[in-house]
Amino acid sequence: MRAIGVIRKSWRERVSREEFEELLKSAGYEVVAMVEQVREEHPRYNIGPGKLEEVKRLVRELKPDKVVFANRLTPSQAYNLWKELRIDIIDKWQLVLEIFEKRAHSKEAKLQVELANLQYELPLVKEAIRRIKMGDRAGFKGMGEYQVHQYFKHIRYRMGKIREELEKIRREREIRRKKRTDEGFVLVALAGYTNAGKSTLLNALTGEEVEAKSQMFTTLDTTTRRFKVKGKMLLVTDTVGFIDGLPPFIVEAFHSTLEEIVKSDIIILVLDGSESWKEIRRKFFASLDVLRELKALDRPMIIALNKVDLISEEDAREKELLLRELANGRADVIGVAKISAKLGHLKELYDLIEKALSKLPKFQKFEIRINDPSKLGKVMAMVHSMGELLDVEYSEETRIKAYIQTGLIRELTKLGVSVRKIS
Ligand SMILES: Nc1nc2c(ncn2[C@@H]2O[C@H](COP(=O)(O)OP(=O)(O)OP(=O)(O)O)[C@@H](O)[C@H]2O)c(=O)[nH]1
Ligand SMILES: [Mg+2]
Repeated sequence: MRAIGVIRKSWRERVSREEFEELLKSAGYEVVAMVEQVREEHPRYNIGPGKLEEVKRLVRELKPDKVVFANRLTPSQAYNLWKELRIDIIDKWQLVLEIFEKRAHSKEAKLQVELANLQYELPLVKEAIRRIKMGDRAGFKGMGEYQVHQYFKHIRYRMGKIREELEKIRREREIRRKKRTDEGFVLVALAGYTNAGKSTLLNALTGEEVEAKSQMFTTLDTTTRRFKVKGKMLLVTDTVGFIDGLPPFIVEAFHSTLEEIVKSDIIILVLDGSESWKEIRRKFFASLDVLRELKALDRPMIIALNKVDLISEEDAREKELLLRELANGRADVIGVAKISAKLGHLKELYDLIEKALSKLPKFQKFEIRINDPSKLGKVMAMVHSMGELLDVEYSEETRIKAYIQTGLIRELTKLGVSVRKIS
């Protein structure tokens, strides 16, 4: 597919040309021309009418398949542009959705992408209907009045259906998650900008082999695996990456996937430390925006400054300090860990996870009493994997003092031992 890219920059909008090019590449476009303009948004065409003439000429000469805008287009702008250029026009968000479409493997991911697409199209079709009512004969993407109306009905119907199906999948996921928390597992979610190295980190922590690639939005599905920190069993979840200004309609469509982050106990925010400070800062804020929207800023967060194998120690240290300063007061940050997920250098991260665990209300001090010595081995194993042993007193009745996750209490009670909270 061949595309002409259009970027309009103004002081109001954060548009990165590199990122736009990266997105175009990830979606599989060959960029035949890139048009840039610095000006405030033109209400009718987004770009100015003069620039539009230039784009029109390029479309005639280069005959691309699409014109892709780096800016968000209003339905009415998209319609006006289509009328002028008579060629497929998409904006940054549709571009992101095209990439999602290519990467969606699971049924859930496919449904989520379809829902986001329909949600995006709905206002466009509404706009076309409004114009037709006003006597505009241009139609919409080659459809006449009747077809546009039918299409509108189809979108509404399909959206309802998909929401139902997603709700079913969400409930199943909820049951699975509940089981895991009941078992006493602490959930750690990996969050962060696309391509920061989240999947690589999951692999490094768990010995898994989730796909990790140097491209945007490799991961759309959610993977949850076990791993151990100082003998404690935890669960880590890797999911879809963020991007600047992730629009609410995508967040809504991917709600059940992103819910893994919302339901976690600890968040590891992964940042690509090999980028310039300016980029790290931009992506840090973009990630915080999404986490805020998800209402997930209230729990312990660890910042993982990843890919430090690509930079000098001095550079890494400086970025760590800057990040600490930046994060101060914005989230409950436990600390900044300099890591290389690729090389498996995770020591600082393990230390911070341990620190975060001790802050969790789930870990409380309990005394466990065992009368039946045959149960001792099993109880000890459970305490070791789900808690922290403090003290053991052996007599005819063994008394164990330990920090354990509240979820473990039920399991222990089931075994027939007595558990009592102590301070
Ligand atoms: N040098 C270096 N490269 C890394 C490191 N961690 C990840 N990478 C590379 O960065 C690229 C992106 O890694 P992923 O793990 O796919 O990133 P992600 O955050 O899961 O990306 P999405 O799934 O697209 O959101 C890959 O090419 C990795 O090999 C690291 O510590 N050092
Ligand atoms: Mg990934």
